[in-house]
Amino acid sequence: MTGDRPTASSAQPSGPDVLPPGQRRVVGWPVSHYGPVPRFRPERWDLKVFGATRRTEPYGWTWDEVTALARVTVVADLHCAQGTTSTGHEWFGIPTGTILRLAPPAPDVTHVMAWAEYGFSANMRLSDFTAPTTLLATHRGGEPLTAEHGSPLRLVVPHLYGYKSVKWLRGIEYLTADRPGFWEERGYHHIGDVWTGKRYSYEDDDGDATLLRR
Ligand SMILES: Nc1nc2c(c(=O)[nH]1)N[C@H]1C(S)=C(S)[C@@H](COP(=O)(O)O)O[C@H]1N2
Ligand SMILES: [Mo]
Repeated sequence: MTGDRPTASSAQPSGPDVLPPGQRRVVGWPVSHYGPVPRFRPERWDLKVFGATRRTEPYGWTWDEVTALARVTVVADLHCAQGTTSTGHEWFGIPTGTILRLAPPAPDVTHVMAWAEYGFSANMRLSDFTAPTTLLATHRGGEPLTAEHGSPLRLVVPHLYGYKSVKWLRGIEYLTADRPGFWEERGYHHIGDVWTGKRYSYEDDDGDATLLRR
């Protein structure tokens, strides 16, 4: 995972040239998100970890504190659930293991909700958040992230559809039960694993996922 050589992500079982079902390769790196692009104000920015933390108080870090954390490189593709895949992104950022170590979750935490500016959110299993290729990226291709790609900090979860790779990340909420995020409330699959190809909740064998019903 660390180092200057591209590493095959665990999310790519058949090698780096194989795309998940239903995906087509796109040239370059298109921008895709809902809503406006937030402006980064370093002095007002923080990253919070809250919810079911092992200690009761939440954790928070300033931008300077976040950039002081050790970072790694992960090379991976980005699969939008609309069917486009941009390939070969060299992400540089903080491994989620660091977050777990600095802000330990309570023993009964099963899921996390990643929170962005303007209230965008995405839920995922704790195991997807802690996967070895999941990271909080500050750079891509050796350059700081641009505003439209999630500057200053974005989550990257290569083995899940792009709607889980939350741009403009501001918070991690530990959950003791699953809860739908922004796109999951609108019918997108609560797990979003690209290799199973399930993009929508109705594709589950048991019909509509009960946990997404409110
Ligand atoms: N905050 C936020 N993050 C987001 C989104 C969004 O609407 N808001 N869209 C997601 C979706 S659907 C995709 S496919 C990826 C696209 O990332 P990119 O624009 O860097 O290619 O961002 C994800 N992260
Ligand atoms: Mo997407």
